Amino acid sequence: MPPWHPVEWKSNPAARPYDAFRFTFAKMTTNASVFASLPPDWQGWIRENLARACHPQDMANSMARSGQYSIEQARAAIDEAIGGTQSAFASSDKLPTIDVTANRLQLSDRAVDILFVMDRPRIVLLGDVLSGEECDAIVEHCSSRYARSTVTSEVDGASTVHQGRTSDMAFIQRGDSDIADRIDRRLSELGNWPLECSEPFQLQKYGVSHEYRPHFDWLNPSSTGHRSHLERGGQRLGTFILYLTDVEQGGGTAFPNIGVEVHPRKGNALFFLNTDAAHTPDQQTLHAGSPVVKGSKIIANKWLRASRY
Ligand SMILES: O=C(O)CCC(=O)C(=O)O
Repeated sequence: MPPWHPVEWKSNPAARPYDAFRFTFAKMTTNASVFASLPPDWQGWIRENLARACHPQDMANSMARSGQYSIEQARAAIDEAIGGTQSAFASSDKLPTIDVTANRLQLSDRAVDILFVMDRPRIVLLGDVLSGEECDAIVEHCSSRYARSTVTSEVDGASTVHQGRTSDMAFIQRGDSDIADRIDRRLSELGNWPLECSEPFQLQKYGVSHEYRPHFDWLNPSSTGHRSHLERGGQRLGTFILYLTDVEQGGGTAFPNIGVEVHPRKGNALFFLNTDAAHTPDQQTLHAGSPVVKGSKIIANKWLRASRY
């Protein structure tokens, strides 16, 4: 029996959230109909949940979790039920990737060092991604733009001041700064991810005792507040954290579930994936900005989205 109404749904079916996944890949075609081979209750389940504008990936995950179908069978059946020429799962196997085969990676305008690599979750620490001058220029560009940091409310999606994030923040929009645009292109090449599928740089400035307590970067498809943010650009698949200053003591980026902490070093960058290949949020990516003990810390976040942002 199918799990009736197991997945989140949108009150506005016209929004068709799965359009975000209609990227550039052609739909795979097979001769045999997977959908027609399903028992009537599963066929009804797919039809009804599509009519309620459920996210196809959530539906496929539910079908696979039932143990009766593989994820590939589930996707094929859902695609057939949707019809058309493109797969609803078109980009869902594609993730940002960094080539870690060499210890130093030559990009168009700079060579960066691969300092640390972890497979699951995928974490890569990169050295010398920005020059000292580039870090200083970005910091200077934002020096008078900071406001108290906020988080995105899971209740209503609003930007909300939260006691778990005590830093200040500033943004650099694309086109605002030649240097930031150059770094944007560099990160796009580094992460093998289209520039337009990423959020603007978000700077975070921490003084002594400031921190960002453990949190996830992925948007929660089950929360009302995050759903509206998912509509623009889809999931946050990957994160780059650029360390723009050295910090005398504290201020590491810690992953409490896996016992890893990265210490800030000016010019270095931390990359991690927030989801698996099916774009399902990864609980192991829980991370925090540890309190700064001595000195101050400035970072720039760059979030890579599933589709155009
Ligand atoms: O400050 C850090 O090292 C982590 C910051 C972070 O996770 C965030 O701003 O989302």
